[in-house]
Amino acid sequence: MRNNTAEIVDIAAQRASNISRLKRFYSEMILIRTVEQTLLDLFSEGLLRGTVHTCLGQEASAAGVINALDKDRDIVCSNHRGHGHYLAYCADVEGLIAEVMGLPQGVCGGIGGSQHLHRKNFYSNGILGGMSPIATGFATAEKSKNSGAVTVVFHGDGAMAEGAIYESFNLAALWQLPILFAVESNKYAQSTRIESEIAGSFLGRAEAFGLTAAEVDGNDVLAVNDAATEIVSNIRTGKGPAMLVLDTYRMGPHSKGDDDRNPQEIESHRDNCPITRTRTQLDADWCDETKLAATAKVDAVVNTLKASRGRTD
Ligand SMILES: Cc1ncc(C[n+]2csc(CCOP(=O)(O)OP(=O)(O)O)c2C)c(N)n1
Ligand SMILES: [Mg+2]
Repeated sequence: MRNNTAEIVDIAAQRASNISRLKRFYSEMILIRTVEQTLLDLFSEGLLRGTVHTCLGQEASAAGVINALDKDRDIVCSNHRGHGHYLAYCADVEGLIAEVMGLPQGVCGGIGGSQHLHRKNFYSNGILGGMSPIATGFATAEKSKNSGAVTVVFHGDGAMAEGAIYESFNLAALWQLPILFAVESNKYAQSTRIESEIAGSFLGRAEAFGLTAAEVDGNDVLAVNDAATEIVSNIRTGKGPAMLVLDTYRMGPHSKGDDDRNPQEIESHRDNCPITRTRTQLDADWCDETKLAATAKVDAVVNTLKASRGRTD
């Protein structure tokens, strides 16, 4: 009887903890989505410099993986689709939007733009696979300093066809570096389907190099966070480099207006989007309020930035 009671108390505590994590992740994911949709609107208004690659539909990778890190010391290396990673890392809405608008208030003074973001231990670069050797270098430095820091580098499935990534796997495994290769497999490289770009499997590649590897439903934010937390903890305690494959789907265009996928295919993924899925596990009114708060926050930032344009251009 006592055992049963203890079990029930454990289950209730676990549920409460999951709800609190889901709320935190939902808040972050809805903020990311609101910013991404706003950037697409700003692009249509002609207010952005260059293009944008949004992570609509992939918000769970950012929230789940980056919340498994120690943001005070760990390093995040991101790619061309990096706004969500950036916001999950530091929630700097103004610095990001201003950066993509090419304004001096941007986190890199408006010079780096969408694909070259840097703040504290966050770095991004639009060269496919290009961050992999850099991340491997960071991990080498952190290992030699004995800092206990873990480096995570995000790549898409298409980038997994780039050679630089395999040189990185080799050194990471050879030197047992504290690095996590996070593969956001959204099944497309621009308009090329994964079957036409990738031979073999990602897990098979990890195994060939001796990397620990796992694959999760990348739209299940708790599953992503659980897997990333366990892997990061293993890496931090010296168990060597790892790969985490996140199965997901891009709900928006590759960049802007360049989506030639079958609209029915995109529709078939709508209910599986991480935000929709998380919402079904939470109170709908709370979700609506959280979404309104995110919209108000982003609108206020955009209004301020628009008003500043005349003065700063
Ligand atoms: C070395 C290099 N080649 C080509 C490109 C142009 N390019 C930008 S994104 C992209 C597709 C990337 O696909 P994937 O890695 O799956 O990431 P996703 O866009 O799906 O997030 C390509 C070909 C590039 N940025 N860098
Ligand atoms: Mg892809």
